[in-house]
Amino acid sequence: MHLSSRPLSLQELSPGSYVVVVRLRRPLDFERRSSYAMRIRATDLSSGGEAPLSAETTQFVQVVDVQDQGPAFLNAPYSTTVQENTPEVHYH
Ligand SMILES: [Ca+2]
Repeated sequence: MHLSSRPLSLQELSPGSYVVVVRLRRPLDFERRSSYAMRIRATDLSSGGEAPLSAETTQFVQVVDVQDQGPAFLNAPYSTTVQENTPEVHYH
């Protein structure tokens, strides 16, 4: 079984059964793009002189987020008001 260095290649599992191999040019980044949709068409080249038979499908890919960003305070700075003489309160 030969693995091509091209972005898309086929591996034949058994006669008539194939796996599409997609190679990434760079690592996926959930923060830049979280999903992909690929249209895949299979065409039968052995139909002789007649119009080749084909089928199409769509492969959706969801990128799973990994925590690779540092913590951030959103919408900072914050403000609040506290009345003077407020009893001591502990927040956890
Ligand atoms: Ca992330």
